[in-house]
Formats: sequence, C-alpha cells, structure tokens
Amino acid sequence: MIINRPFHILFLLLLSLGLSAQVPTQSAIDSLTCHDVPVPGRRTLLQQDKPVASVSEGNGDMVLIKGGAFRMGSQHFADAQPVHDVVVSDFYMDVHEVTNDQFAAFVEATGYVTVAERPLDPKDFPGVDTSILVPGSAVFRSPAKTAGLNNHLQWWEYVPGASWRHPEGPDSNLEGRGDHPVTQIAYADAEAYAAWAGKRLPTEAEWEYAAKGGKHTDEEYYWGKEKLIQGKWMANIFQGRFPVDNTKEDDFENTAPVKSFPPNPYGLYDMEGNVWEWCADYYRADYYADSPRINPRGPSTAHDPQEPGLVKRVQKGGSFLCTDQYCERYKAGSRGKGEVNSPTNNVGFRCVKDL
Ligand SMILES: [Ca+2]
Ligand SMILES: [Ca+2]
Repeated sequence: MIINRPFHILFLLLLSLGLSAQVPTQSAIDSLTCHDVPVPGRRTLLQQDKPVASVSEGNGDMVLIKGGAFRMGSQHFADAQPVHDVVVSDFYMDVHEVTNDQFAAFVEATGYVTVAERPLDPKDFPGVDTSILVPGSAVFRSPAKTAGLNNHLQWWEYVPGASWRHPEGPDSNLEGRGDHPVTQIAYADAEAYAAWAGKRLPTEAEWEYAAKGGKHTDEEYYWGKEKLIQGKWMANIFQGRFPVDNTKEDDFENTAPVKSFPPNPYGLYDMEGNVWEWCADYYRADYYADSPRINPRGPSTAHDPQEPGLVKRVQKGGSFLCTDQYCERYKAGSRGKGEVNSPTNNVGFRCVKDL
C-alpha cells in the first residue's frame, strides 16, 4: 500500500526539474537528513566493556539480547522525553545491519521489487507531467556551496533509477559493497525482508535497549560520555563542514562495511551511524508521555505535528550523514522518523526474532 509517497517524491521531483519548491519544515529536514577500512585496535579497546549476563549463545548472525529494564529516551531531544522506565523481554537481534549481499539473496529467492523500483501511479501526482513520473529515490549529493542549512533540497535530489541496486543513481552499483548495509529501503521493503527471513523489525524500545548495551544509560553517546575514545571515532558519521566538505576522519564518506567499528557490549555493530534503521513503531512526537512500561510497541497511528498527514515510522541510530552541525540524532536515546515510502541512500535496517 502506497501512502503519502507523493508528498515527498513530488517535492524532490520539482527540485530535480528546477521548479519552485517550498522551504521544508524543520521536521522534514530532520526526517530526511538525520536522515568507508577497519581501524585496528578499537575492537580490542571495547572488549573490556562486556556486560555481565547479557550476551548468550548466538543464532547465526544474531545474538540473544537478555531482556530487562532500562531508561528510555533522552533529555536532549524534545520528542524523546520524558525519559522513562521500560522493560523489554528477551529477543534475538542481528549483530549487524542487513547487507547488500543479504538483501540480494532475498530478492533472488522471491523476485521482490522494492518501493523505489516500482512505477509511480499518476493518480498520486495530479497535475504532474507523467513523463517525469519514473521510479527513483532520494540521493544525498554534496553541493559545492550552500546558502545556510535551512533548505535540505540543496543536498537531497530525486534521482530516477536510484534504488538499492544503484544507491546513488543509475551510474552507481554494488560492486565491492556486498558487505555494506543495504540502502534505499522503504519500510515495506524492510518488513518484507524480515518476514522472508523468519524475523521481524525491532520495536523502538527493543532497538534502544539493545543500543544502550546494558550499561549505558544517561550518557550522550551509546558508547559512553566522550565522542572519541582515545582519539578514535566510534561510529560512521560525518566530520567536516556539512554538507559541502566531508573530511572523513572516521575513514568513510559513504556507508562503511558492517563491523568496521567496535561492537557494543552486546556484540552489536553500527547501532549508531552508518545507516538509519527502521523500527516497527509508528512515530508520534508525544508518544513517550503515556507509553506502556512493558514491551511498548508504539502508538496505533502516526502523527508528526510538523508534517501531519504523513505516515511515519521510527528510525534509530543516525547515519553517515549525521553531524553535530546539523543532525545529532545518532546520539543516545534520540529518535528519527521516516515517511514510510521515502527511501534514501542512508536508510537501512536490521531484524530481530522472538525466542
Ligand atoms: Ca563518515
Ligand atoms: Ca546503524
């Protein structure tokens, strides 16, 4: 079911055609923005952080996350308040983001066609020349210069032919990127993969509980209080002057191979940065005000007050485009959100499974 795709797609289409486009809301900016070689020594650095009685036997590329109580949310983000007590049950979680090779196996087995690859229905785009309604998706393109950071259309472009197979557009491919996280994934795509794999998408609470690793509660980062540990970056985010100059201090301009950075205490990689990860919960900015304490599964409907009418699901952890200058939502307890049919080249997912 395609819901509200026209709003975002049309927005970007207009930009690609050089037509006028309205200035996006801060919410739109957040949803789209916050929206590459292992560094020896860092994994060793963190192995001393192994939690007590939190990691059990593995399940393929999954690890058992022993359930328990934790403090969910962040006092630094309005929609992540109040910070509140939550209890989650045991579950298995993929140790890394779903990779291009894994997604390719799913597509090979099922013939699945992703949202970005599907034809656009002219009924969803009244008044728009049908010749420009071609499958594609949003791609980050670093501009030579920007006029401030208020208009994200300066660095997001609707690119016909962009899809998980061609993350940056038709001229790009997955060569040498089999172990990178799959991108250009809409919510339904992630859900379809999970069902095929006999798994499901994590709830927001499960995801955040796992990210906090059984030991990190109120720190600014999922790995602790300091952004760098002994001078080393702990996640693939964006360094430099966003969005024009990525200095790649963490070695990666785009996605990184999964497991390029140290695992958290549960043995999970890239819970922050690399790509945003879809969660099963609908997004409501006010959900934490009265969410259930035990195994919360999100509100029954989505509502983003800054973009009412758009159906959004929660995304967590930030991406290679997150930076303190513009999108800090890679930080612990923060919440991202995405319109369900608006994939980008910095959004992917991982799965969980019940015991
Ligand atoms: Ca980076
Ligand atoms: Ca991630």
